[in-house]
Amino acid sequence: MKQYLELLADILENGVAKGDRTGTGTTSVFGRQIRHNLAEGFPLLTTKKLHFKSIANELIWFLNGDTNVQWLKEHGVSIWNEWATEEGELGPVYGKQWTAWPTKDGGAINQIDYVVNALKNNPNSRRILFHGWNPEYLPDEKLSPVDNARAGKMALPPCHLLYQFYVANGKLSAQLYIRSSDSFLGLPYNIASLALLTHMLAQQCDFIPHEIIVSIGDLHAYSNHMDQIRTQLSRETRALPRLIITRRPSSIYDYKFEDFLIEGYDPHPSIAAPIAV
Ligand code: THF
Repeated sequence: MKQYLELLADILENGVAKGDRTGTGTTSVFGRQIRHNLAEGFPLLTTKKLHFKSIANELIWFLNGDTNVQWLKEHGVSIWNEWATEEGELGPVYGKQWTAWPTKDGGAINQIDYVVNALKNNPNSRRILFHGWNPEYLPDEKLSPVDNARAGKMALPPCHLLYQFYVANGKLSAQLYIRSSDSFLGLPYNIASLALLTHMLAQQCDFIPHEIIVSIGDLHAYSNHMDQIRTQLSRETRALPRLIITRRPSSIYDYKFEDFLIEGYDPHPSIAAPIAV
């Protein structure tokens, strides 16, 4: 993933100092993109060790429509704890909007079902997408994440918003728009998660996984990640691992972490960094 390191270098070279919601301070650039052909390997960073278990279980949790961190905790994932209420609630975040977007008549729309059906029945469609940005449930910016979740609003507005899929010559590609991207902590997760979702949809709908494209709005480095970023930039990239899915679950909702095998992952050591809340 040389392109990832190029983006980090781009931020250091061209970034502008910007204040932010969390009060941490960032260096930021606007409008960047990473493209990766999945035939070249699974895009887990090799310049630091990533916790694939957190990435896979977070995606399974989204697809379950779950917005409570309890299930994540039970599966060893702590990345959402900071924003949850005492009961573990995050409000109507990703999983809710993906699988049960609320409608005016009290019903719900499953956007993931829509995508799977479109891929199977109308793969040429230019409308194969799902969206997480539901303005009715965006947080009140005067309240904290936890108070928003208590009030039935999203604890945080979605960072990764719009997922679009594209089929040509029997190959499935995916493009994700991220409005705000924490280059050191969140972005590596989002890249791997998009790749995993693309592999899963390809398996379910009988396509070959092809290209993933991540398009980013505000791409930033938090001021307390600068040493970590320089450490990472000093490291050489290594061969990418391979993803093997060991069975074919009966639907997109039936994958378990144990179904995924990451083969040949030989990263540099992990690099600890504080998360801005
Ligand atoms: N807020 C901020 N400031 N950055 C983000 O990346 C971010 N997210 C989600 C919501 N708000 C965010 C949460 N996603 C880690 C990774 C992803 C997160 C939150 C935290 C993290 O700390 N990763 C550690 C390992 C932790 C672990 O695996 O237990 C790492 O070193 O990668 C972006 O979507």
